[in-house]
Amino acid sequence: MTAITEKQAWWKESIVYQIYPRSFADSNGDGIGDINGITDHLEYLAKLGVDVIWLSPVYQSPNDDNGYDISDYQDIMADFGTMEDFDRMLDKAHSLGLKMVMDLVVNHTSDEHAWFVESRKSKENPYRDYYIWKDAKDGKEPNNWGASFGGSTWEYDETTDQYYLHCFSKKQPDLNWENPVVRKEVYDMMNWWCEKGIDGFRMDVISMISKDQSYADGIVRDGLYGDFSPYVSCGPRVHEFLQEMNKEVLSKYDLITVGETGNIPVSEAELFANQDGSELNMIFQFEHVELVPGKIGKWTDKKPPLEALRKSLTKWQTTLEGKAWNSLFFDNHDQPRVVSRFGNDSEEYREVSAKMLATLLHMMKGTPYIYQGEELGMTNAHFESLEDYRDIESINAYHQYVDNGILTAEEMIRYLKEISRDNARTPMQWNDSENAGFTTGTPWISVNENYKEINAENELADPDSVFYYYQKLIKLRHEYPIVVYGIYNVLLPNHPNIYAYERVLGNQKLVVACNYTKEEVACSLFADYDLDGEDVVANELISNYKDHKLGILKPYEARVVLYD
Ligand code: TEU
Ligand code: CA
Repeated sequence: MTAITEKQAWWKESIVYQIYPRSFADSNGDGIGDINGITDHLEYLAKLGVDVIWLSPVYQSPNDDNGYDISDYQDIMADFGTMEDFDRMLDKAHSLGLKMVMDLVVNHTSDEHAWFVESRKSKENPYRDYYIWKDAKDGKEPNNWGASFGGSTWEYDETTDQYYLHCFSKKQPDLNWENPVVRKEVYDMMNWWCEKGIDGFRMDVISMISKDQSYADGIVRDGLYGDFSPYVSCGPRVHEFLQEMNKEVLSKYDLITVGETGNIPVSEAELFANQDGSELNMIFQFEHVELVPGKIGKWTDKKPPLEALRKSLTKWQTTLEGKAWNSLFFDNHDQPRVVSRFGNDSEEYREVSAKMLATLLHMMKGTPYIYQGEELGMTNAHFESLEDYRDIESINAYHQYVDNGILTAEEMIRYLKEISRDNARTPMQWNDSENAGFTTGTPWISVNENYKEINAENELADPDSVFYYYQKLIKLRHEYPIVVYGIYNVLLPNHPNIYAYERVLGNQKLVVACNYTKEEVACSLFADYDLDGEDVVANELISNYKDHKLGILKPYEARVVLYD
């Protein structure tokens, strides 16, 4: 007898692990992570217990944005290896019971993609309408939009005296999804990968593929450029396009699909990840990692307050209940490290706060995503000098704001240390040998200097490590249907220090309490259980402390108790 009333699915019951190939493991000493490096470490992921791997792009790319600028969707980047290496990795993953999700980057290509090379040749070229070309307006760019990686979204091309649109860098021209031929090319390519045996797609900025055809000016917020979001994020035809993609590709295979959809309201998520399955399984929304508005854009060094975090996560948990499926994440290759950002990465509290944040996230309803190194409690790199940064977003933003006198250099470095995407992109820390065992050569980006202490080898030898804590959280999700399917209710909704919630399934109740601070906090949630443990039919499933203090949560303490 099960109390589960909603539709069950393997992708609801799975835990996903994201690999950023460039920074995971280098097998040939050139300083760049690669596919054979991943293949060598698949047993590690099987041991952690995850079900699915999401691979950031491994396609051919000139690497303007580390592979998110693709020049051939059906070939592998030389830095990463060959298609044979890929096939070997996929086979081994499958033999270990691991599924493989590909990153699908189809809002834009690289300017070195054959389609764009043709497109820019002439207005009559058959590939011209694969991209978005416009005439100058009043002798200037077609509108005032600012690109995500600095400058205008429009790049002038002399050959044909027109501008092309690029929402990201100028080496990432946006594809023209209004053109049915482009859509067919994309679906054909996706089908090709599905036939190869991959298990799903993570869809890069998929909410941006349909543009409002007015191309009107945006509101200027940074004193320089207009905001394109209202015209690009969830454009008029985005759901039509995804339903078409679903019909042409997704519905034909048993896949896991997750769309990256920044900046969208819950009502849109209900469409993207609807229960009928006509679009995607789930989406990544970013509200909970964008709680503190920067002085400009995302640039801030402030810690997200508990109240805002609870309000945001609770909103997504409760509003989507019964309507759509949530994804759960704190970290990815674009975000700083969770323990540094939301927790406390000091020697004293790093492990305990990393475990607390893991508990907070992994006991919620949705499919959890772990970003490489998160399971070790890896921290921000906190690079002090611009020379250490490699990320196009960080470097361009520095120049855009510092060179124009909008932020001081000192201020911008302070923000980069807390928020730069490179904090997530330092090499995976495997052991305490030189370069953390990531490479025998010179790494493309510096290794975090704390690798001697924080590394996989140390943690695998320590039963109390962050690694084994994640392993246990993963096991709990696999063993207890309430962790997957229980309904979420927030508890102590106004508590200044504790984030608590329950999950309810039939007669079962799971109570989760997390102390978000480094102070001891009074908490009566488990008093009945602690006082008369034998009478109360309950058991503690996990905690980051071995012993508890009656009526108290210790610094960053997390506890999960199941009442049957
Ligand atoms: O990111 C989408 C995106 O909007 C980013 O600008 C994100 O908000 C930002 O990185 C946060 O600082 C996706 C990919 O995840 C990212 O790595 C790519 O650079 C980007 O698309 C372009 O493909
Ligand atoms: Ca390599």
